[in-house]
Amino acid sequence: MSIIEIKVPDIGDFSDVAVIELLVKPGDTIKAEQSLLTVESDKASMEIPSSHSGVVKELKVALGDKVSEGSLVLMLEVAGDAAEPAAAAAAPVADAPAEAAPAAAQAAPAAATGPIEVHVPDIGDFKDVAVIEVMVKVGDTIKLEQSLITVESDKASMEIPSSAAGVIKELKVKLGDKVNIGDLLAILEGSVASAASAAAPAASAAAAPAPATSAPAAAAPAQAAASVSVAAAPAHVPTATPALGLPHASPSVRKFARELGVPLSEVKGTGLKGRITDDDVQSFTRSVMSGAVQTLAAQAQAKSAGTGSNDGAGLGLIPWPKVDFAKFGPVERKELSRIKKISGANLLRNAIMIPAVTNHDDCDITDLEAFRVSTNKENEKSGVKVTMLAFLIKACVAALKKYPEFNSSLDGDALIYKQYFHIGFAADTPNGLMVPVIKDADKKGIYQISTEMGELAKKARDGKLGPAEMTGASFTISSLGGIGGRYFTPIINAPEVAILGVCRSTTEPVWDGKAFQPRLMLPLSLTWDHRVIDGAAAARFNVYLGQILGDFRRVLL
Ligand code: CAO
Repeated sequence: MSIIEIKVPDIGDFSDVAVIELLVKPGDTIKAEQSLLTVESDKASMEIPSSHSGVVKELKVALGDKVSEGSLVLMLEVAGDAAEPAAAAAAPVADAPAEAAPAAAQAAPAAATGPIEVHVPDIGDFKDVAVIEVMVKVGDTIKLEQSLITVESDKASMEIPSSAAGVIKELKVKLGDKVNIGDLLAILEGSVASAASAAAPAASAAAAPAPATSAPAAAAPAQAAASVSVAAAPAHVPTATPALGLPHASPSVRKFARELGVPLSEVKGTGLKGRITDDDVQSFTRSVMSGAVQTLAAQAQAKSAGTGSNDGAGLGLIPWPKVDFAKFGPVERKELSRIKKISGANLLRNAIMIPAVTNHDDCDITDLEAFRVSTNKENEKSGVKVTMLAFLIKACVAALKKYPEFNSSLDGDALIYKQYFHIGFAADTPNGLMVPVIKDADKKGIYQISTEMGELAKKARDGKLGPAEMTGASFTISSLGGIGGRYFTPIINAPEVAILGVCRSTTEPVWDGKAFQPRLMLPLSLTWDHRVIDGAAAARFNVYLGQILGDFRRVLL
């Protein structure tokens, strides 16, 4: 073991830039290339990666510090003999721009008449980067250096400024496009003497990046404006007003928010200068799930679809009956919980949009239940209680492996086959139905799944599930086995394509060819999306699932 210094590597013309986020702390085990901190100039933010793997011993920077190439970031304990710390400082920054903020043309502007083409300036090592925000629209009058778009690699985001002033006649990029140096961004009608070289080098602009001073850039991103405009009366005050709206967040936070479907423009940033952090995204999601907050999109959706106020007109149906129930007897009106409102809108969409069919079947779990009961007896002292649902999860994983279309999602005319097995399970909570997810169930044993399920179900009931614990399922099981019932028709949790419903097992007489035998039979209800799966495949899935639950040794065949 030895301790080495990790320094800021070559970050192009970024110098004296403010540390706006610390992504590691003493005691953390980090990998080479893992991001350590985020720095920000007035036009771009960038994550600084580590050049080595090891354990963080001491942080040498704090929030708000200014750093440049060579600044000491932290002391790292690494395995083996001391790697050359000097080399660490020179480690190249993966995906970070060798040049910093894009050009703000310094050249003396030349008088411009007629259309002016604005191209992507030299943005260093940024190549094929995605446009994640378009901050202007046709008809806007823009100033020299006003930001037009934001691009993002997996490590940094950057605003691209205009090399000229004028009125935007045509926009040549849209959200999601990939851009490179020299690509045409917009055509301006030059009203101001301003045209500068589109290829103005980044260096000139970046020579003195102002520390991350101001509020977010002034132009409202198209996305934020759109999401703000959908709802007339927000249930909470979105952080970003349409006029000021660029949410400030690092690329990794943006990525995290995108994965969860969190509208960043509605998240309140608690980081330095109002920056949105991972924690902010998480607590926003928690508030939505607990019902304390409703996203603007959900409000709009609930308004038009989810809460009984829907009159069906949008679907061409006859209006929802409006009845004064008080005419028939005493009544009490109670608002639906927020979770019910949100899940109601989702359930309605899934019920209407998915051509769903349910296959019912029974399977013999006599031996499995006997094994479960005896295992639990043996483990009485250790306290780990093995549940039938844990066996069902494992059996479903085996069936999903054999019939992979059940572990897929529709994407237009294509199917996305997932090579992971994250199984959601419906949990009944005082606030409504929640679906925690057992990640990588294929890699976990029955004990681990049972334990995790118990913990997740408890968190769900206590309203403490984190967003990461409720997302990413590739298949869902809804078990009413602890309650009762025979069969039901669960609604698919889109964008998944199937869901297994399970009811209470009962001992029944089963004919073995010679006599009726008392067998413990488990009722299964598999709902599937007929666009992806057909009836024969569904029947085979259920039969195979039944065979495994009947004898788990089949998993080995
Ligand atoms: N047949 C017979 N008994 C069963 C059974 C089955 N299929 N499944 C569970 N049981 C038994 C358990 O063994 C347990 O009995 P013991 O205490 O004697 O061991 C008892 O029923 C209670 O089980 P449980 O429901 O607490 O635990 P679980 O692991 O089966 O389920 C959870 C956990 C979180 C899925 C469940 O508590 C729950 O919330 N279920 C409701 C899901 C739901 O609402 N689905 C509908 C969605 S559509 O609106």
